Amino acid sequence: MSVRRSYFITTPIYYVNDSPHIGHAYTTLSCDVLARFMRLDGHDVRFLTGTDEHGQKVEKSAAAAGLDPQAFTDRVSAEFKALAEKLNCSFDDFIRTTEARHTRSCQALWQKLVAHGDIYLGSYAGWYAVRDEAFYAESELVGGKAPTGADVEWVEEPSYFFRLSAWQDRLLAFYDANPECIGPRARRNEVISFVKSGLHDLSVSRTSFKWGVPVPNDPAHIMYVWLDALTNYITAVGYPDETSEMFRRYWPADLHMVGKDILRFHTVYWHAFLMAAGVAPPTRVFAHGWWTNEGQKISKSLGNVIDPLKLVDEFGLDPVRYFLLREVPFGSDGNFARHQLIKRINTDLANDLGNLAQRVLSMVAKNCGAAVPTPGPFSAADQTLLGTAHGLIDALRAEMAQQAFHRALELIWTVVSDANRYIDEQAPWTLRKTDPPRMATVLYVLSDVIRHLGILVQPFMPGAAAKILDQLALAGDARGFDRLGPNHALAAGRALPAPAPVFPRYVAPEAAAE
Ligand code: ME8
Repeated sequence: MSVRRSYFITTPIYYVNDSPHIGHAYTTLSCDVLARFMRLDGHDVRFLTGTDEHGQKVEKSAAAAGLDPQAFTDRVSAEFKALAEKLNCSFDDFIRTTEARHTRSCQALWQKLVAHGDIYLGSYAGWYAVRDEAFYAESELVGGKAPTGADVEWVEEPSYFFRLSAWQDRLLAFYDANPECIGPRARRNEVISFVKSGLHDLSVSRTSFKWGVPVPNDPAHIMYVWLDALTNYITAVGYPDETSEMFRRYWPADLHMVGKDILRFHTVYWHAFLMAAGVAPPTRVFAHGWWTNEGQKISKSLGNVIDPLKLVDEFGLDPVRYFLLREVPFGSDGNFARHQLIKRINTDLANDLGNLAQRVLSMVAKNCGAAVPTPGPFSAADQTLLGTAHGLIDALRAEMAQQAFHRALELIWTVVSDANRYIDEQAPWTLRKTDPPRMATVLYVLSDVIRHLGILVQPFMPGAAAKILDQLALAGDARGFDRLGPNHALAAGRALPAPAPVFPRYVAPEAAAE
């Protein structure tokens, strides 16, 4: 029996201070696409998401809502879970930092850091931004605010510190020995220069509020929310039981997906905490960019927050999934524009892929007795088209390993274009009268190309892909990437169900009413 390689992928855990928006949906979706891709490619995948429920920011939001923090976090955490479900995200575990398993894990990690001599008691005097849950040096402030624009407050209190300053060389050596540990490359360089510029010890406990994990043996201190939050990734695979089957199988994580705003926490603090505790750092951390809305920064105060659920209700889930991962080179910032979403739905989905499937499958239904046609010998053009479809998976693997979702989709769509060009050149509607056996061959080739396209778009658009594959009467166990290529080509003569369009055009409600 072959051993399946494990693949552990995580989203950030989201603060429950506010309802989820398009940014959260984006990160979780990108992880879902990778999780599905790796599962279809035969890996033993574990996909983790969840909520970050402690700290001052959440405590304040609960107070503002007139609720105790636990009742508040229960409510908002459920919204995040419901969003991930509505987006058809195939997560295996949803972690909440208020769970008992997590308190145990954080306290165990803390004790490891103490045992290693990396934690000492001191006092903190400096700036803190509740919105970022981050400490800032005087020199970092811009016009009296955090560099992120968040308000800062002066904090002076007893605090435990983590000896981060002692980790500079070991961090740099780790980045050096693991060139793929941070992506994209430009962000990796930013992290390295930040570490090279010198690290200060990090305050890792607070005494001025209560909503968090108590420090072992000194419960007047609450652990700094980022130490608590980052630990979620190991809690979820069973930490502190490092010898457990789960931990050994899935740790280190293959990929922490994060937004660019929190890369430093995930590549400097997290790696130092883990190394100090004798735990391996994650294999890779990838930082994607930020979305703006019609050119403007998305913010509650500007009133331009995009609700992903409304978008899904209006445009359908798979088109939204496709758009978010196709529109913007993954890793760069991107702008959300409705007209672009509509354009992609009508062009890439309805015209290009949708029409291809619809044209081919309806011709098969009408002219081939509603069964997979029987091909004759393949011409050079047939072989070229089939060859590009067969070759796609290797190219996609390379792109997905770099989190280049947009490139992966572009590659799939070059085959969609090739197939559309081929159908126009071969003109099976003419062959119907002049050379029916050749028509059968052309429709066979196209059907098998559509089989490849359907299998390969599954990670991006699971619902639409299933509809396409159902129309080819492909069994559930014949949809994995191991079925790609000529060895599992469609069996001629298999009866097919009646075709139905998969990607309707978007028609604006006012135009539809006319
Ligand atoms: O930072 N565009 O949680 P958070 C793209 N709890 N992505 C966006 C976005 C935007 N406009 N806005 C938010 C936290 N995101 C911590 C994480 S992990 C141990 C703790 C996404 O609720 C992006 O992934 O503020 C960003 O990193 C994350 O939401 C921040 O979520």
